[in-house]
Amino acid sequence: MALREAQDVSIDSGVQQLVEKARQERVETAFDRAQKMSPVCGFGSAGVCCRLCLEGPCRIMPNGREPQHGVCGANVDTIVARNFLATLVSGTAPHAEHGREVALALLATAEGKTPFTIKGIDKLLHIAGELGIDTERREINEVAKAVALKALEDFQKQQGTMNWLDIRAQAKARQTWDKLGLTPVNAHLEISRAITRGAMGCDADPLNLLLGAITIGLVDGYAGLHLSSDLQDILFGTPRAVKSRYCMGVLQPHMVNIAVHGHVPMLSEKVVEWARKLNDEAEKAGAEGINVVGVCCTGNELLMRQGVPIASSFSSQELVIVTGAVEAMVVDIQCIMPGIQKVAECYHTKIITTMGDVKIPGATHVEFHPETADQAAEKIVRLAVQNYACRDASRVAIPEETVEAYAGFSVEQILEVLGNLNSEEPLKPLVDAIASGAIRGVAALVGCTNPREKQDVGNITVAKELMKNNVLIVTTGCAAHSLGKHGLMNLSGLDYCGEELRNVLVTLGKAAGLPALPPALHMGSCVDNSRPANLLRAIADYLGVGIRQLPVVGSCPETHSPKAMSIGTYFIACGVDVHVGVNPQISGSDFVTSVLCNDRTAGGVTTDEVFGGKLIYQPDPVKAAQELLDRIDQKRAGLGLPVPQREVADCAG
Ligand code: NFS
Ligand code: SF4
Repeated sequence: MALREAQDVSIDSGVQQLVEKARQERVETAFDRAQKMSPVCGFGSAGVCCRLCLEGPCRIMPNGREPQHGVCGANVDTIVARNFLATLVSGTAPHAEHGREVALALLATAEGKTPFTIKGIDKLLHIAGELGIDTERREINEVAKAVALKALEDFQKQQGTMNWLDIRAQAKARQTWDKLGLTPVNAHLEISRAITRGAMGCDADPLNLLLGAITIGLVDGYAGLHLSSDLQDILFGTPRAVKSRYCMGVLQPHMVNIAVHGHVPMLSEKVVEWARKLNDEAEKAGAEGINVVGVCCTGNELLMRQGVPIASSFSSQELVIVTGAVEAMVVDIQCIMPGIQKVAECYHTKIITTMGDVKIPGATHVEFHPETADQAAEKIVRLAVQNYACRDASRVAIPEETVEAYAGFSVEQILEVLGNLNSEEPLKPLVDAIASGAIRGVAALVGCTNPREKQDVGNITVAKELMKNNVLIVTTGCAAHSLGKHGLMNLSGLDYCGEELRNVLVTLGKAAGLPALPPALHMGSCVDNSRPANLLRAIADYLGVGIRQLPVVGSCPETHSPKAMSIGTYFIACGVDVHVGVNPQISGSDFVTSVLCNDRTAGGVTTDEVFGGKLIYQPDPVKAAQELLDRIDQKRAGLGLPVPQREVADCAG
């Protein structure tokens, strides 16, 4: 089979160069493997196969042909709904684990058992106040311990509601969840319930299963996103605006390069610290120093707080190694392709796994625990420095291009900028701009890149189409990498904005002492989707309306991850439409499609009616942007706001 040309794999020229290098060197990457996987299985794509029990596997034929039921009698709606719920569980569980790990790290830190110190004291006191914890005349560590224990209750309590939902959910949105009995009690309990009800011979009612999926989305939202971001801000500080660089060119030809990859900032923060401490060692080894670069969401965490440059998003993670210039790729959890080890074996790169639950055969394992963070990080950095001697200079080729980008737009940072315009009511300038139509709406460009897709096309096309129509973009995850690499997170991106949005960004930027703000505001990693959620809640509360009424949307054009689906479900439950550009594998059931996507082919109730948000599946990014604009305009009209004219759509590149 002929492989896709490099320029059909990505629109990032550095990625294209490295795809060619990999092929010349006979190294296979995800882009090639994705092609070998074509054509994809029609049953799996439609979500109609079931392997829940040993009577199966069973699969339902399309167009009413036999068989129409599994051996147990489950019909297509039950099978598709169960599969959807299972997808969400496999997205939510890792996020909840992320939250729990950070809570345990905060607890151990508060008890003086780790080398970390609490950097976000203001945030700690603020959250303690929200949780009803007494902060008067108490030591910081005592307060931190009380907050950590409250967080751990969200994995233990048997009654009531998750604490983080209590403090973060909008009351208006919550009313609907409470009324329907969907509000989660604790994360582990709900994950366990969802697995149980989705098991063979349990819940067979597709609507009931989909309501269960909403609860799992809420678990992701509060135990995964909000809890993780809040506690990480307490431990490592709340991000503030920083300037950094994107693209493979951030790797340095004469330095020891360490790529940190994964999700939880505990390990990577320490790697950055030890890289600074051991810089001399690298010089002794003949290098010019140590260069730490980020990959995926760990990259986002480090970029937001430390300004660490970003080499790659998910789909091109193996190509970082193909540069031949990486001494170590250090990984923790999630989104780590097993394929990196095989690629590393073709070069001198060491893959270093750090978590007991995430190992790769052939990789070096250096176990990480918060208590021994310094020892682990020192060992990892020393391994990388030692490995510099093994580098083969003749195989090094780093693409040159890098792109400057701003990041670090926490809600606190955004409010500080707005406060320069109106210190009494910081939200007023933003809300006024939305009301007048100068900002038509807000869109969160989030989620992944996917090796099946041409990298970055979906993410930047949706973003540009929306910017042109004066939609303010906030971004997280690997989507932010796409936007960063293609100039939408620096001031050159202003060229893509409609005039009115551009004026707003200039006004806001001047208030912050800059020529302008970039058109896409980078709010962090995937768990940091809590930040746009907090911004929406603040705007809705300020206006006295429900989040579901706001002219806001979410878009995940190049998704691959169940995590993106569970985050998306959380936003749908809050009343926000979520676009995915990759097949969500539900098309086998008209009923499930109708409930989630509001297409009403099968009649009945929909998430749109009940919660105010729906799933939009649209692979064409230009059409997707139009559908998102339709929704923004519809919600503007609902609030009695003017609906501005549209710019004509471009074709997708
Ligand atoms: Ni989130 Fe997508 Fe992974 Fe981060 Fe990237 S692939 S769902 S963005 S790294 S989690
Ligand atoms: Fe088949 Fe039912 Fe078992 Fe699924 S649960 S594999 S549909 S018998």
